[in-house]
Amino acid sequence: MMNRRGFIKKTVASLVALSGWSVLQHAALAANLVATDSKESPILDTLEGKKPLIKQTFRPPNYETPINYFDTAFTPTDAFFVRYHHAQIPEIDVKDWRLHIGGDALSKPLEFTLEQLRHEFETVEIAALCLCAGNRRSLFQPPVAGVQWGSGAMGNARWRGVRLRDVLARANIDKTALEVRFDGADSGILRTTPDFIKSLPLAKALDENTLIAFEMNGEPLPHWHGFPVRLIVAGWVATYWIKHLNAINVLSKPANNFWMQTAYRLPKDKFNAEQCDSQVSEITVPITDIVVNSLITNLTDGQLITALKPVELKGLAWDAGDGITGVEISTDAGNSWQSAALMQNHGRFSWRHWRYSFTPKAAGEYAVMARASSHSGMTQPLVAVANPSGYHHNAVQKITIKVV
Ligand SMILES: Nc1nc2c(c(=O)[nH]1)N[C@H]1C(S)=C(S)[C@@H](COP(=O)(O)O)O[C@H]1N2
Ligand SMILES: [Mo]
Repeated sequence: MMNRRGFIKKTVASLVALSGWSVLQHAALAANLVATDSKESPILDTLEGKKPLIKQTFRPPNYETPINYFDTAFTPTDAFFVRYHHAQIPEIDVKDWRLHIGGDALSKPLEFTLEQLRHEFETVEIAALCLCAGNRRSLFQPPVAGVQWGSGAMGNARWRGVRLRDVLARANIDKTALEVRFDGADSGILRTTPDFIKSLPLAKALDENTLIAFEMNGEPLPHWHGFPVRLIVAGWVATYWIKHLNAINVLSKPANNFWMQTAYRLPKDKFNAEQCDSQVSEITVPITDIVVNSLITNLTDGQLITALKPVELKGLAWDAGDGITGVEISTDAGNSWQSAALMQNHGRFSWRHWRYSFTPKAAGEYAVMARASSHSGMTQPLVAVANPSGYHHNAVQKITIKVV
């Protein structure tokens, strides 16, 4: 078997020779290098300080939340999913930690301690869904490479911190600024593993809902979620939500690294997404905002139900922050649809619970489906849009219940 280093070298070299779809497929394989353990059946395992979660890989730690934790508005921190690309994750001592702000498009490099961040800027809190781009990847047919997530690579939390734009305002950003690049303290075991670095277009970095967060659900950010601070990019997939953040660079040129230019990309024009103009290639674009989606949380495929008794369906719906307009339910395989009741709205970046009651009139199999729509005019498709890395799985879910 080829070792990882050999595989990386070969992958990068052969990228040059490839074109079109196959470049993306290759990128997906290469991205998967850092998490190659495959999963046969769910294994519950406990990371320090956590409830038992569904283990995908141990090194790096990739643990998914069992959906029975999705009943509450905010996902308990000790049951929140954990996702890392690198196995080297330092325990940060806040005395030694600094947030460095630099880059070629900034005239005043700065650094901050955690105390300074906490006290020198206005503090804000946002309820926001942290959603892995590869959530539900395991549902793609044909299968795609990458961590084989089920539906639990997401969680909703209250994030408290300071606005990135308030912090950057101290550093005199030049007119040439194009992107803002973020790096965290974790790294690969091998020096050849590309460091996990992401960048945002300047406008998104300066959005009032992009935060440097130091609290999650009212507590200091725990280790597994990025102590002492992480980026929150409300409405965008969590690949940009850099944990253990320690360096922010304002750049006049597009960030040129594996995690922006090779991994986390989608075929062009397949999704109606926010743009990241400085990172567009001929055939692909970086993934950006969350697509409209929903999940049934209290029934599973094959579940037995008693006839003539009301069944209450419960679930979640979410989108990039335009807001959910409605969730429709079908209990007859999509022939007819009825509206579910939307529960409390915790803010436009939060997920939203819904409920729907129905009484099966006769014994038999019922194909139950849920379909969310958002204020952007988007609705979940019946079939997920195929893409080589298996991102944005938002096909309408269909589960069969057996009424006896
Ligand atoms: N430093 C660092 N930050 C990171 C990552 C990482 O590998 N390293 N992974 C990103 C991805 S892809 C996801 S889905 C989220 C997961 O956040 P969580 O582990 O707090 O649930 O963290 C993001 N931030
Ligand atoms: Mo992710």
